[in-house]
Amino acid sequence: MTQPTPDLDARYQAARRVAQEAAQRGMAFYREREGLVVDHKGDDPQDVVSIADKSLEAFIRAELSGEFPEDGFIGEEEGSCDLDARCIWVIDPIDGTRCFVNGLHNWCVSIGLLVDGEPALGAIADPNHGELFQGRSGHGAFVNGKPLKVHTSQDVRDGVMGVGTTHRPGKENFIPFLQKLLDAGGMFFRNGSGALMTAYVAAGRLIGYYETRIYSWDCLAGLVMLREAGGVANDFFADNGLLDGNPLLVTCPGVYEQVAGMIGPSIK
Ligand code: 2AM
Ligand code: CA
Repeated sequence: MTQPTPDLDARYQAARRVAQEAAQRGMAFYREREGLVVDHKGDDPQDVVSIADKSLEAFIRAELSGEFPEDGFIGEEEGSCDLDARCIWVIDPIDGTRCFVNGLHNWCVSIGLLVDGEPALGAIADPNHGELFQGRSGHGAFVNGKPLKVHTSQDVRDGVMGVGTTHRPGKENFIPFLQKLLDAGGMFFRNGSGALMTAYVAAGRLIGYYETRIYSWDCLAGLVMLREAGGVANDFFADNGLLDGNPLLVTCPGVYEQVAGMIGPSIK
């Protein structure tokens, strides 16, 4: 029996609503952050989590699964479920947790949706800057209603490049890349949120963004916006990137080859 076509209008609306509501709940935690207990995750000393991350992910999942009970989930804090569903939500309740717990305003809620394995739509809510980024495949991408368009740069000298790394395999590529970027007359920017830096490339604020290793919940929503805004990306989903993560390179079309050449074979 063929499955019914999923209602993507309803899911797009839900992604925006739930991202914004979760971001407002996040702000309540953020204002009281001195009282948060911060735990370390795994063996990366910079990878932290608090009750705010867990509470927001539980809220997002409850809202979305209440409206779309047939959908699957991939989330940073609670893992994966129902991955054989046609629609899979890919969510990061707080992207930029290190910033969040330290009172730096660079964090956001990121909600993306895969449909039949393809990134289809996403919403990124940044409550500190009052910005809602949204995108849907074939329907454009916007920030607070304004269309997103990537930078026109043809050379790294013409703009600023987002960068990021973590204490995971891949970080050994970071300093050599920075050296080449500086040698070519480029400049770097890091704000600690992969979702926001991907959205900033879509918005033309950054000419590109390179992260030595990142997870799908950090970038899937932003990747939809990037494509709609005319940007290009590496094959992030190769080799089970959806579940295991991968290096990420997103740029405006004019600098992709130049930047990929600075990174070398680790970017595919
Ligand atoms: P997070 O805040 O959700 O953890 C910053 O360089 C980016 O890397 C952020 O999007 C951050 O997401 C992510 N990040 C932080 N620690 C990480 C880790 N150990 N492995 C992979 N990504 C990580
Ligand atoms: Ca997170």
